[in-house]
Amino acid sequence: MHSTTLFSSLGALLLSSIAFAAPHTGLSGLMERQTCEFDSAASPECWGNYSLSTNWYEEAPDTGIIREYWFEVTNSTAGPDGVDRVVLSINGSVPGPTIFADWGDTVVVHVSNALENNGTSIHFHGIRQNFTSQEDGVASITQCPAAPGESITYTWRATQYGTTWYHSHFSLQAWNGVFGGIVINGPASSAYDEDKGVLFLNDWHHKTADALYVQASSGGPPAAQNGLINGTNTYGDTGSRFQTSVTSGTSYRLRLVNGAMDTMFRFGIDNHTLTVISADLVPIEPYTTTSVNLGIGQRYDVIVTANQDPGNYWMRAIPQTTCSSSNEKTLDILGIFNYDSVEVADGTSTSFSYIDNCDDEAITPFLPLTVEAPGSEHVFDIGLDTSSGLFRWTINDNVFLSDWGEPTLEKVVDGNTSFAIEEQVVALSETNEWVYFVIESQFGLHHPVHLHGHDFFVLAQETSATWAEGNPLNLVNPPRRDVAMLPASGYLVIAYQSDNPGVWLMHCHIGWHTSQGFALQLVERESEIAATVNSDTMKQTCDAWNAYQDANGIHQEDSGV
Ligand SMILES: *[C@@H]1O[C@H](CO)[C@@H](O)[C@H](O)[C@H]1NC(C)=O
Ligand SMILES: *[C@@H]1O[C@H](CO)[C@@H](O)[C@H](O)[C@H]1NC(C)=O
Ligand SMILES: *[C@@H]1O[C@H](CO)[C@@H](O)[C@H](O)[C@H]1NC(C)=O
Ligand SMILES: *[C@@H]1O[C@H](CO)[C@@H](O)[C@H](O)[C@H]1NC(C)=O
Ligand SMILES: *[C@@H]1O[C@H](CO)[C@@H](O)[C@H](O)[C@H]1NC(C)=O
Ligand SMILES: *[C@@H]1O[C@H](CO)[C@@H](O)[C@H](O)[C@H]1NC(C)=O
Ligand SMILES: *[C@@H]1O[C@H](CO)[C@@H](O)[C@H](O)[C@H]1NC(C)=O
Ligand SMILES: *[C@@H]1O[C@H](CO)[C@@H](O)[C@H](O)[C@H]1NC(C)=O
Ligand SMILES: [Cu+2]
Repeated sequence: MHSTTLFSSLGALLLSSIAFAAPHTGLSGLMERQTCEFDSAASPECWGNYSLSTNWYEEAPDTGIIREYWFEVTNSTAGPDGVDRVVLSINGSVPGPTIFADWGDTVVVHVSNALENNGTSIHFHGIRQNFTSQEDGVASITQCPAAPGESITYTWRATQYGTTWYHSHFSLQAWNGVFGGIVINGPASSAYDEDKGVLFLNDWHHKTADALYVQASSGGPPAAQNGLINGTNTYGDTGSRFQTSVTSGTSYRLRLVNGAMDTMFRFGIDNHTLTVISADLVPIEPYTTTSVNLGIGQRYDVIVTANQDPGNYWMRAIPQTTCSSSNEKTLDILGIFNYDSVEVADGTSTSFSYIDNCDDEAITPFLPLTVEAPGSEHVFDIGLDTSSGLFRWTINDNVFLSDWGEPTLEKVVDGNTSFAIEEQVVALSETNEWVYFVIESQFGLHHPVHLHGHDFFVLAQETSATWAEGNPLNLVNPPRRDVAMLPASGYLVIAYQSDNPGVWLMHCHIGWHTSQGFALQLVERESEIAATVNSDTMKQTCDAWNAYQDANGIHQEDSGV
């Protein structure tokens, strides 16, 4: 890349916008950057020889620029919707500060744990962590939790670009507010004028996730009292609606993220069309729609043009009934899409029409890739075990269990790899072989399945169907992403290449289900893993955690992830 100077100056502007907490609009530096948002051979000054057509699984720019952030995990009382409760968060805000970087930058995040009574870890969702498993931030898998008073630093390269999020991967902590957005600037598959940044959709309980866990595990998932749009909403006559102002004739990029505990959200803006340009961190062939359906953990980047009569229109986050423990009939999750030539007021618009369902969007990756025949194939049967009186999810009859005090990565480095059956380890020893996973469930619930360390290709996704060898698979440029729905009483077939040595979790992204054991882990190319790990920092974090755990009699009550 020869555009380092440009990257630096824009980087400085981006960082200063964060330091002063300025809204993510209007800065001349950001406006200037717009010319770099598109994929265009005509503007090599933006991305050098890299473009939308770059296969970033194989190569990515290296700008040499470092984006450094300091995060403090805090415990406070807050009322995002006007109703106070204990909220755990980064630096006291929900969502936490957004991480901004350019494609090819290196991101460094220093996390200090200012909580009294919880460990912590921060996972960068969907970030590939190429040969950097230790930076994946999963308690009991890639690190011990950082104990109260301790700090941990994560460093990773942004080899991908687009929209994602970070969240705690310790117990249920993410669902108490420990999450925020990640924006990695890069080319886009369709043009727009302004970037509005991330837009989080969350369900929201008035009690902490910890207080609700027993109920979730015995009586079923507790219904959410509310939902939030980018961290705010009304509840009765408290709180306030999220609002964003637009200028007629201008087009905007919104970076939608579903950060819910247990809700699939359909998102749309009344009377406006959305042009969808990426799914998770994968640019796609643009398509237009009146709404997009986001499973938990998924992202869609959409472009919306302010081309209606000036007014106030509702933005809607609508729980899809059979894959949400909250109910659209009782929730009122709205934001205001305001034309800046009129005064902000509640919308008067009527909803777009839609079919309530739990289906992933049909997407076509911009860069077409083809899946080859499997080097290995694994079949996982999902079940529910209630024998203990508590709900526990099983994979091939096993409930997942890993140990906060002795993460898998440490075991691998120590060569102590006679894994117990509950650790649900899938060992992948071949280099760059295609691995197929068939995940099937006889149970009538949908599950958003997330894999760490890889994007996967979605080869099949069928509701009310039984997997059989020989069933059709889509191998030619199938959807590619990091979360896909396992349909109720059906199956999901995914494929990826064993191109990333490390220990990687795969789990259901419903917060309750992860804690209730719906997880497995890959130990990928074990012999190459130790060389990627800094054992000193790993042991330091573990020593501090184990001392804290022993001194305080902390007992691990869930799956460990
Ligand atoms: C782009 O690639 C060409 C051919 O490989 C090379 O000569 C040129 O220096 C590269 N430009 C940049 C900006 O990296
Ligand atoms: C991933 O890391 C390996 C080992 O360092 C390196 O050879 C490869 O080029 C990297 N891939 C990307 C996309 O940077
Ligand atoms: C978060 O809080 C820490 C500690 O107060 C501060 O140093 C840091 O700048 C804050 N980070 C952001 C991104 O706001
Ligand atoms: C947060 O503060 C509350 C109220 O003081 C306390 O009960 C709780 O244990 C704290 N949580 C953590 C994780 O420190
Ligand atoms: C985390 O802190 C909450 C209180 O905020 C407590 O209820 C919960 O048990 C703690 N979890 C762990 C695993 O220590
Ligand atoms: C949502 O909040 C984040 C973090 O505060 C901010 O960066 C972003 O611009 C907001 N989104 C919109 C659409 O205003
Ligand atoms: C807005 O959308 C609603 C629902 O699709 C439709 O009934 C209404 O006519 C539209 N209004 C305008 C001004 O286009
Ligand atoms: C190996 O792992 C087992 C089970 O987790 C543990 O009991 C043992 O202490 C470990 N041994 C070494 C040498 O670390
Ligand atoms: Cu699930």
